[in-house]
Amino acid sequence: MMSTTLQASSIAPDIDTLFNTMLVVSSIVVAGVFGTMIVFCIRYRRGSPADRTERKSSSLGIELAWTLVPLVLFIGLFGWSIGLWQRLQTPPADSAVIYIVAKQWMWKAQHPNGQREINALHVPIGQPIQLVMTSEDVIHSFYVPAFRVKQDVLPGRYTQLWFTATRLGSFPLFCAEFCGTDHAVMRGDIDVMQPAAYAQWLRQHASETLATRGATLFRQLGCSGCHGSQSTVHAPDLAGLYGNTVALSDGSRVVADDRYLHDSIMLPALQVVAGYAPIMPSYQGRIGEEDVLALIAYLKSPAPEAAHEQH
Ligand code: HEC
Ligand SMILES: [Cu+2]
Repeated sequence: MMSTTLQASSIAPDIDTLFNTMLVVSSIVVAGVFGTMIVFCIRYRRGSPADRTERKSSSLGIELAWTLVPLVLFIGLFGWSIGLWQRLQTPPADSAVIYIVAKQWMWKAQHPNGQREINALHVPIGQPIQLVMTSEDVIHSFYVPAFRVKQDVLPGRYTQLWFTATRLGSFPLFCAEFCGTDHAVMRGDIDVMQPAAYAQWLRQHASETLATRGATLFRQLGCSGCHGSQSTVHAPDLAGLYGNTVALSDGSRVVADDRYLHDSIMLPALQVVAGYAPIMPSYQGRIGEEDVLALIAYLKSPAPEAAHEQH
C-alpha cells in the first residue's frame, strides 16, 4: 500500500467512506447514462428494423422516480459532506495548538513551548492538534494525504486545520498550491510519536517559550515604550485584551482575537482604538510572521503587563 493511501488520522476513514460512496453512486449514474446511450445507438442505428412509431405516453411514476431518487440521493450526499466538513472545521476543545508559518519554500512550525522546526512537524499520537497557519509571502496549502487534511495558508490571515493522528510513523507533508519555482520541493514530514516520546522530544529541544520570546520582542521593538505602565504615551493597556470586545474610533466593535492582534501590529491604521490617536507605527516589513505569533502569544499569556514590568 502506498503511504498516501494509509489512513493515519481519526477523520481519514470517514473521508474515505464518503469518497468511496460518491465514487460508487457516480459510477452507477455514469453506467446508467452510457449504458442507455449504447443500447439506443445499437437499437436505433440507421437501417435497424426497430419500431419507430411515436409513442404517446408519459408516465407520472417514472417521471417522479427519476426526479426524486437522484434528488434524495444527492441531497443525502450533500448533508453527509456538510457533517464531515463541520467536523473538519471544528477543532476539539482539548486540541494542542501549534503554529505554522509557510514561506517560499518551506514550512516552519513553532510549538508553544518555544521548540521550532522546519519541514518537519512532531506530534503525539491520539492528541487532537490544531494548527494555526499563516504565510510570509504567497498562498500555500498545507496538505497531509495520510491524514486526509488540506488547508490553504494565506498571507496576512490565520487559517486553521486540526487532526488527531492515529498511527505512529512519518507521513509526507506537501504544499498543494503552486507557489513558485520550488513549489515541488516544499515538503516535509509529520512525525507521529508516542506521547511520552513527544514530551521528551519537547523537553530536549525546549528553549524559551513563545510567550517569553514575545515578551523580549515587546521590549526590543519598543512596544513597551508606549504600552508599558510607565509610559507617558497615551496608548491602550494591553493586559487582558485578548478575547475582549474593543470599541474602535469608527464606532464599530470587534473582538480581540488572533487576527485582530495580528492586524493591530502589522496594519495599525486599519482599526484604531476609540479615544486614541493613530500614532502606532506599522511593523509590516520590519518583523516576520513568526515574531508576530510570539508577540500574540505574549499578549495572550496570563499577565503580560507583569511580565514586562520586571524590566
Ligand atoms: C508610538 C507608540 C506605540 C508603539 C511603539 C506601539 N504601539 Fe501599539 N498602540 C499605540 C496606540 C496609540 C494604540 C491605539 C490606537 C490604535 O489602535 O492604533 C495602539 C494599539 C495597539 C493594539 C490594539 C489595542 C487595543 O486595545 O485594541 C495592540 C494589540 C498593540 N497596539 C500592540 C502593539 C505591539 C505588539 C507593539 C510593538 C510591536 C506596539 N503596539 C507598539 C501606540 C504604540
Ligand atoms: Cu507552497
